[in-house]
Amino acid sequence: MSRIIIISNRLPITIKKNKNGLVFEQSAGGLATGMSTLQEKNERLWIGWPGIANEQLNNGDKDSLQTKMTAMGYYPVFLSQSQVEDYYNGFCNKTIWSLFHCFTQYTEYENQLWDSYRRVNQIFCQTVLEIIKPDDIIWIHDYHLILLPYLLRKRIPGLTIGFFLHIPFPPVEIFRLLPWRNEMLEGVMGADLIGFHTYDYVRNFLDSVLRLRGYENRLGFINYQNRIIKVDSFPMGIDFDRFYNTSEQYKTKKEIKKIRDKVKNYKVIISVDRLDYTKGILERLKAFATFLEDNPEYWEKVIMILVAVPSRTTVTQYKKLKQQIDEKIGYINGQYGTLGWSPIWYLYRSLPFPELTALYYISDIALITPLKDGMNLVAKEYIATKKDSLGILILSEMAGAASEMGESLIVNPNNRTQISWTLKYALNMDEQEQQKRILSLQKRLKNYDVKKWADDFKENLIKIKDEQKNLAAKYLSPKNRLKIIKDYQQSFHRLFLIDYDGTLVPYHYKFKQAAPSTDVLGTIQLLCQDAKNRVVIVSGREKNILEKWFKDVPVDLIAEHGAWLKKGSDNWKTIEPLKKEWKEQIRPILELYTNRTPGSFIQEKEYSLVWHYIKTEPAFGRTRALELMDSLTYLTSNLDLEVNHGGRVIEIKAAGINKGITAYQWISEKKWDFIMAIGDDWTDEETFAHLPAWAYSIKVGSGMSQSKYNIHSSIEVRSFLKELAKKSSF
Ligand code: ADQ
Repeated sequence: MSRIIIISNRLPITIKKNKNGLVFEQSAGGLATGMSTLQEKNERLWIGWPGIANEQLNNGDKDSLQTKMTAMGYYPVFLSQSQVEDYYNGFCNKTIWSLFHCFTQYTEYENQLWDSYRRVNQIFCQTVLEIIKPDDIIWIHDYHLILLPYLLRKRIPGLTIGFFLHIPFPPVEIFRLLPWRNEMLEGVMGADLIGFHTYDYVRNFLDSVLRLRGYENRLGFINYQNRIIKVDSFPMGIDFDRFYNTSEQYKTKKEIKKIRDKVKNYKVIISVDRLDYTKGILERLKAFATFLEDNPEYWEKVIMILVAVPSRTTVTQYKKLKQQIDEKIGYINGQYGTLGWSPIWYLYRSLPFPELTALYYISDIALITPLKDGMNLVAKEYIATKKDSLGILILSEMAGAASEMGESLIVNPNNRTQISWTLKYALNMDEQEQQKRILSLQKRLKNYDVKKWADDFKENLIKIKDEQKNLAAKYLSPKNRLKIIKDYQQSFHRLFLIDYDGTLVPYHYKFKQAAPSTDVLGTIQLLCQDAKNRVVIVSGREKNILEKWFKDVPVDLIAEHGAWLKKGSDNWKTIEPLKKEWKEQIRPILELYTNRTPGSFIQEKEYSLVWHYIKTEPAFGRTRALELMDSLTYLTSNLDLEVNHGGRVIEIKAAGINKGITAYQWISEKKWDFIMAIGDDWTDEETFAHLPAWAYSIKVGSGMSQSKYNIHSSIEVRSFLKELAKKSSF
C-alpha cells in the first residue's frame, strides 16, 4: 500500500522553545481532520515548517525534533528567520495572497521576495527527497508551495502528485500581472491532479493555462508534455459531526449557558474571521451601522459579536486594518450605544472550540461577508452547529461557499443597503423557514464533509495516475508496428482515415493557414500509389481549402468535422444524423447543479439533456442558470454541442454532425480487410468510435483516447505511413 505524503507550509503542530526545552502544541484545524482520514487506509506522513526559526534551534534540538516528530508522523522543514520573513510574510502574503484575492493595490512585485519563494520551495523539495519513495502519493497544499510539484517532477518523473489551492485562482487579467506567472503555472502543472474549491477558479486557471501557455483542455484534462493532468473542483467540507454534536458536549453546554446569561434577550448577530482585508470586516461594520441608522426600532434589541483572530500582525496592511476596525467599532458603539447597551461586542483573539461553537449555537444570524474568499469554512461551521435548526446565514456571494450554500441569504459585501435590508429580513424570518433552509444546507454539508473531500481528492489522484499508466502502455511499440505491417501486406482492400492538423502536420499549424509540405503530400501520394489503398483526409478545415491543398493527390475528403464530404471526382455533399455519447460528459455537471439548486431537475431526451429550474426560488434559480450557462459554454466550447437557454430551461443537444458519422460512409461502403484511422483530438474520437473492433486506431500525442494505440508526433505518423506504403507489393 502506497504511503500518503501531505506537504503544507505549516505542520498542524507548532514547536515553541522555553527554558525547559521544546514544547509541542497540536492544532486541530479542519485540514488536519481531513488528512487524518487518509491514514485509515494508507501510512501517512506530513511534511512542513514547524513554526520555529533555525536561529532558535541548535543542532541537538534539530535532531531531537526530527526524531520526536517522525514518531508522530510529521517531518520538519527547517527555515531561517529571514527566509520566513521574505518567503512567508513576503512573497506568500504580500504578493500571492493579495493578487489571488484580486487586491492588486496591495500586491508587491519584488525580485528579492520571489527569489526567497523559489529558494524555500527548493528547500521543501530537498527535504521531501530525503524521505520520499517512488510509489508514494504526494498531496501538496496551497499557495506557499506552487513551485514544488514541478521541482519534484523534475527529480522523480513518475511520482504521483496532487496539488490543492485553498484560495481563489484569479481571472487571467489579474494573474497575468505577475512577472513570474509562467514559472508559477509550470510549477503547479508538475502535478497530476490540480484541485480548487469551485468551478470559477478551475475556469480561471484553465483560461490562464490556455492564454498564457497555449494548452487547451478537454473537460478539465490537459495534455501537457506527454502527460495528462486533471483540473477539477473539490469544495472543501468540514468535520460535520464534530460541529453538529458540539451543543451536547459538556464544555460547550457550559459556554452556551454562560453566553446566554450575558446576551439576555438580545438578538445576536455573529461575525467570525481571521483579521484580514479579504474578509470585508470593515465593510461589514459599515453595513451594520447603516442597519442601525435605518432601523432605530432595533436599538437595544440587537448586538453584533465580532470575533477577529489576530493574523499576519507584522504586515503593515494588517496593522493598519486592525486600527481602522478598532476605530470603526469605537465610532459605532459611541454613536448608537446607550448606558446599558453596546451594539458591537468585540473579541480580538482565537477562541477554544467549545467557546467558538457556543457562540455559533446561540447566534440568531451569522453575517459572513468576505470581499473574496476561497471557500470560507466559518459559514459551514455555523450551519453545522445548529442542531436545533434555528439560525440564518447571510453569506457573501464572493465566498466560494456561496456556490454550494444557495439556501443562505446571499448578499454583495459592498452593498450596505442590501445587507441592512437582509438583516431586517432575517430578524423577521419565521422558524419554519429557518429550519427548511438549515436542514437542506446541513444535508449537503454532511454528505460532503472534510473526510469525503480528502478521500475524493485522493481517489481522483490515483485514477488519473492509472489513466496515465494505461496510456503509456498503449504507445505503438516496434512489435505492434511489425504486426500492423504484416496485416497491411496481407490485405487487399485498405481504408485510411487520416486527420490533418495535429496528425499529418504539427498541432500549431491549426492557427496558421499553412498548406501541407511536400513531405506531407509525398507521404499521401506514396500511399495512394497502391490501388489497394483508399485514403480519406478527415479534417475540420473548410472544404475549399482542403480541395485546393490536395488537388494533386487522389484522396477523398471530409471537411468541417464531417459537415461535408467528397468522394473522388464527385461534388461535395452533406449528411446530418445525430449522436448522443456526449451526454455522459455533460450529465455530471447538470447533476452537480441539481444537487446545489433545490427544486431543479434534469430531463433526459434521446438527443438532448434539459436542466429545468421552473420550480426553484426564481432569483436563485436564475443566478444558478447563468452560472451553469457559463460553465457549459466553457465546457462545450470544443464539443460538438449547442447550448440554449430560455423559458427557465437550459437545453444541451448534439449539433448533429461529426467526423465519425461521415467517415462511416466509407467504413460501410464495402468489406475492407484493413482499416487505419489516425487523429489527434476529440473530433477524431468520433472516427475511432465508428470503426469495427478489428480496425487500427492511432491517437497522436498522449491524450486519453479510445484508440488502440498512441503515437508521439506527426513526424512519427508520416514516417510510419511511408514505411507502410513502401511495403506495398505491386
Ligand atoms: P481562512 O482564510 O483562514 O482559510 P476560513 O475558511 O473561514 O478562512 O477558516 C477559518 C478557520 O479558523 C475556521 O475553521 C474557523 O473555525 C477558525 N476560526 C475563525 N475564527 C476563530 C476564532 N476566533 N477562534 C478559533 N478559531 C477560529 C483559507 C482560505 C479559505 C478556505 C480555507 C480552507 O482563505 O477561503 O476556506 O483556507 O481551504
